[in-house]
Formats: sequence, structure tokens, C-alpha cells
Amino acid sequence: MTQMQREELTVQQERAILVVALLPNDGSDPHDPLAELRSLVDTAGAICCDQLMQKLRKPNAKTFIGKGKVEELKIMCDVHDAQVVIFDNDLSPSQIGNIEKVIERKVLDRSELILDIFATRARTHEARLQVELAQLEYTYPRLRAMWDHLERIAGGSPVGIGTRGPGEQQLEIDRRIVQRKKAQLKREIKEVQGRKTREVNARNKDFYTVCLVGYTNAGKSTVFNATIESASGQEGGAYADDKLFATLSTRTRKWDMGGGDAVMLSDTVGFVRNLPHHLVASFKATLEEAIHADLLLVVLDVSHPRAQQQYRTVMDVLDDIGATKPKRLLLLNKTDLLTHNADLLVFQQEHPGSIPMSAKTQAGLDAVLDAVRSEAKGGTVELELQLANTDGKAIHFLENRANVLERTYEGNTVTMSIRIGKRQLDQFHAMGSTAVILGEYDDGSPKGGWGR
Ligand SMILES: Nc1nc2c(ncn2[C@@H]2O[C@H](COP(=O)(O)OP(=O)(O)OP(=O)(O)O)[C@@H](O)[C@H]2O)c(=O)[nH]1
Ligand SMILES: [Mg+2]
Repeated sequence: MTQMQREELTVQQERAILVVALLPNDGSDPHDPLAELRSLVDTAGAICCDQLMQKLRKPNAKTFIGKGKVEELKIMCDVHDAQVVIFDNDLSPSQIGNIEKVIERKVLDRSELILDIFATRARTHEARLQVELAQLEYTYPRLRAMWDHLERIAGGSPVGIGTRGPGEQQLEIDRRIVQRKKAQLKREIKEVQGRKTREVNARNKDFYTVCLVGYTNAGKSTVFNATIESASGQEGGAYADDKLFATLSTRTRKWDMGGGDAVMLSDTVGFVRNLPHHLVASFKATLEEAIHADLLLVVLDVSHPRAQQQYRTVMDVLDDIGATKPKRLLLLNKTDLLTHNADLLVFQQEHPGSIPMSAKTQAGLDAVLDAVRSEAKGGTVELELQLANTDGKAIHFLENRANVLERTYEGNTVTMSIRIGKRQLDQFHAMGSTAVILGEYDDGSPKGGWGR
């Protein structure tokens, strides 16, 4: 294996054999343990030509699967003329090295495959930076460990494919280059993040923010497009596809909910079981919307055989990235694919308030709209207030930031009935103005003192 080959872990168009070691309680699908890896491999553009499974009590320290299985794997590779072997498990660098030595092919583990998918699909500047950093952090130590190993067995002298190392000096230079590159990437990411944080903060001040989150392929982008299109007639413009990780960066649009109410809706990158933790860390920024949103719409593909496990993964990742503040509302999507309602009923019982829907047929979209509207309204109040008609700054603020329901001019004063977000009201109070609040209403019922 040359250094070039291990640096280029991309598997597009390559013929692949899939391998999984089934360990006790590893959470894999008992009916089809390699289903998700097959989708990932397909998304990465490789061709899956065969698969190998082994049940193990614990992994083999040297080769993860048993020695005999590695031999079997080599024969399978020869028979199918495969160029790459992809493991559903995460392997240590030395395990990868040991297997590669026997089968004389490139070996990738699940995390490397996911990183490869992210690398080929990242479109925005920010996503590219984050993927590059994650790759340096995950892949580079593995290259190093493997080279150390190869150096030892080859006695430092480069002798043919599989044993050609860059030499100690080269390694040292490489390491310094990588360190410098990592530092530079981190700086750039910090800059982009700073900008993003300011954007998110500004949006949060002005609008109630809603964020679609969920397992990859659950239908988030389709829900995003359907809601934006039904509200405004304009295309949502989010790319939706039956591939894992179709979306790799966040997209935000104003969602006009009718009656003057609007919220900001964001579509985000999907989650997956055992997401490489470097990637979780770097995508935290991409998921900033989710962390700071007022409401999370958790989209679940309720027709998926692993729906329960996907739900748990999503809850865990949300906790991991610190998205613990926003309220979560569960959308049970793809009900059009259900052949019977038993699974749906289980979810509805376990999660009162969850909404069955289909982004494809648009069934249930109205219920989603109602739920979001009532959540968003929980954050607004109706007020009647009186202020001097010369108080231009305050009037300007209210005209722009509140929904003015009625205005009456009398002498030097103007009386306004408004609906305003609680956050905006705080801002308004902080501004200082001539306004006197005549009445405060919540959901139409008078509350709070008169003549404050
Ligand atoms: N039958 C059916 N298919 C749906 C529904 N919602 C989405 N899909 C399909 O599911 C696939 C994935 O949809 P996306 O909207 O791309 O899913 P996503 O959650 O954004 O996925 P990632 O961006 O990859 O994380 C697409 O082929 C959609 O057409 C639905 O309600 N019913
Ligand atoms: Mg998407």
C-alpha cells in the first residue's frame, strides 16, 4: 500500500466487499446488519459486490475479525476483483495495517467512509474546512501509526508496495506541515464560526427560530421544501435525495405562517449512528442553529425498520452537541409508506403531541403548521400602548419589529395595538421610550396591570 493510496481514501466507483463483526449488544440490525453500511457505500459511489459477517464475543486484537476470516476475505477479494474492503466497525490503525497486509487491498472503517462521503459532498466553504480538519484529525494519526509499523518491519528501507514509507525525516516534516495546516484550519473555522454566531444571534433576536433535525434520510429537506412552498409558493430550494447525507450545510428561510406571523426555519445535516466524534465536534458549528433554536422539529422516518434506534441516536446527538434548551416536537414522517399503523401508534403513545405526517403527500402539514404557530405564539404577547407621536425611534421599532394590529392618532399621542415577541418587548423596554402600556394580553385574555 503506498502512501498515496492511503491518503486518497475516496472509494468512488470502486468495487467493495463489506464486512461486519457482530458483537454482543452492538445495536446492529439483527435482520440485516449491513443495511446501513450498504446505503453509505452506495452514497459514497462504490459498488458493493459481496459481504462477510462474523459473530464475535470480542474483537481480535490484531485483525478485529478472526485470522481465518481474514484469509476468507482475501479469497473473496480475488474472486470479485474488489479494490477495497469496508468495515462497519471502527478499527484501530494497526488493525487496518494488519488486514491490509494480508488482503493486499485498501481497508476503510466506518468512520473513514463517512468522512469520505462528507468530503465529496461538502459544498460550502465552512463544511469543506470542517471536513478537512476532521480528516486530518482522524486519518493522519492512522497514517502515522501505519508508517511506524511499516518502518519497523521494513527496517526503514523502502521495498515495494505495502512497505514504502516516507522515512523518519519525511515523517517529521509531514507532521509539522500537518500541525501547521491544522492550526490554520482551526483559525479559519473560528473566523467563519464567529460570523455565523453573529448571524444566528441577530436572527434569534428578530425571529422565533425553528430547526429541522433528524437521522439522515428521514426527510428533513423534503419537509423544509414542503412547508416553505405551501406557505409562500416559492421553492424551498433544499436538495433532497434518497442518499445518506444529501444535506451537509444548514439552510435557513423565512416561513410565513399567515396572519402576519413568520418564523425562521432551518434545514440541517442529518445524524447517523456512531458518528465519528471528530465530525460531531466540527459539525457543532453547522448545527449552531439547532443549539440556539427556539423549537426543534425532530423528523423521524417512522416507516424505517430501525426507527426506534434512529430516534434514540438523534436524541443522544442532540444532547451531545448541547442542544438541550429548545423544545423538541416529533414529526412522524413517511406515514404514506406504512402498511399498518401499529408502529405509528407505539410512537404516538410514547410521545404525546407527536404529529404523523407525510412530506411527500403533504398529509399532516397543516397540523405541523398549527403546532409551530402555537409554540411560536407562546413567545408573543398582545399589547395596547400609547406613546408620543414625536417618539420616532420607538414608533419605527414597533412598525418594524412588531405586528401592528391597530393604530389611532389623537392630539400628540398615538395608541397602538400590537402583537410582539417577548424578546422584542424586552428590547423595546431596554430602549427607553415615552410609551405607556395600557393593557397586556396573552392569548387574548387580559393580563398585567393597567396604566403601567
Ligand atoms: N414516501 C415518502 N418519501 C419521503 C417522504 N419524505 C421524504 N421522502 C424521501 O426520502 C428521501 C430523503 O429525503 P430528504 O428530504 O433528502 O431527507 P433528509 O432528512 O434531508 O436527508 P439528509 O439531508 O441526507 O440527512 C428522499 O428520496 C425523499 O423523497 C415521505 O413523507 N414519504
Ligand atoms: Mg437533507
